[in-house]
Amino acid sequence: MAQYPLFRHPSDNEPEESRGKWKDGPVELKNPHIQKMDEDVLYHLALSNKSHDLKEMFHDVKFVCFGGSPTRMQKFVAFMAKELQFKIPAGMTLQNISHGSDRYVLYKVGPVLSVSHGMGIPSLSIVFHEVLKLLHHAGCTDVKMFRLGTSGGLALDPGTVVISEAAVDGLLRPYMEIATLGMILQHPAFLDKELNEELHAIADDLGFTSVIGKTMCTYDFYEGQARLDGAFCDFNEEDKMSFLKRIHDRGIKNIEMESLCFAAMAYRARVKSAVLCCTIIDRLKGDQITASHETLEEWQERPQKIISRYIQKQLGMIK
Ligand code: R2B
Ligand code: URA
Repeated sequence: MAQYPLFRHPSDNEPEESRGKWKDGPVELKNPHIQKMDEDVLYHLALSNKSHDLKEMFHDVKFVCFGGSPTRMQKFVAFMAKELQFKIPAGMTLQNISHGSDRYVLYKVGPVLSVSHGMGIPSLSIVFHEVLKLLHHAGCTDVKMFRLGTSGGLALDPGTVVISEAAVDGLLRPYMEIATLGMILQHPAFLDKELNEELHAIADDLGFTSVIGKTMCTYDFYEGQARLDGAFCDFNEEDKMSFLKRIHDRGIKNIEMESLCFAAMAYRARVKSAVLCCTIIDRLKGDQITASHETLEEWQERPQKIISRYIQKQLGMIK
């Protein structure tokens, strides 16, 4: 079998006790090449630091909220506009700032950015690079990032919000692996404990059932998540259940497709972040998502409401 050199990213060598040291302050890019470039084109966002005044447009951003679906993130920004009491003049709507590209949507209301990331790590990774660069070019400081998503739960009632304590891959490893110049680099995916606890308390106040636990992030929705209902399947019900029970015994609360990349990239940039996903199925009971559209909508709003309350608190609008 071919062997590829495997390297841990240097940040993994930090002692355990300093891992929680996410940095407030300016969003820094750990890439010396960017400074030397005359222009930085954020291709998938249809923005550039030459053609747009990114400082003017984005300098006040403090909270970046990501979610998979463009429509959900459009609804989220409209919801945030209400929650932050932003008056949108009659006949006007919030505009998708990235309308020049149809890959992702990007909306802004006050200090909040609402961004879609599509499905899976490759899609999230692209937009995350570009959003970090945007925040850097805009001179943003003290930024926090959130992923508000859906997931399959393990032994949890659907509708439960899982706040990820850590993200692991399909082999339970807490690293995102990137094949870089013929080597596999492993980027650790740590999340901030304090922020998670604050969010958990808010979920309680709002009356939502929520848990803090590990999230498994897979590269596939079907076989990668031990589903029997894909177009292909090489295992049986017993194999599936023994895998799901095994990972549940190892502390996995839910399964989705972006948390590992989200946590790894945010940690690499030392930007505080959290991943909140509602569960929309109990995977110990089945594979197919059968909840009604209305029910799914209501469940998906729960992480949004938690973050909205968090933002309002941070802005001093409520205690
Ligand atoms: C949750 O839901 C999507 C798959 O249906 C995927 O983006 C994820 O992480
Ligand atoms: N998203 C996933 O990735 N898996 C599920 O089971 C549900 C939503």
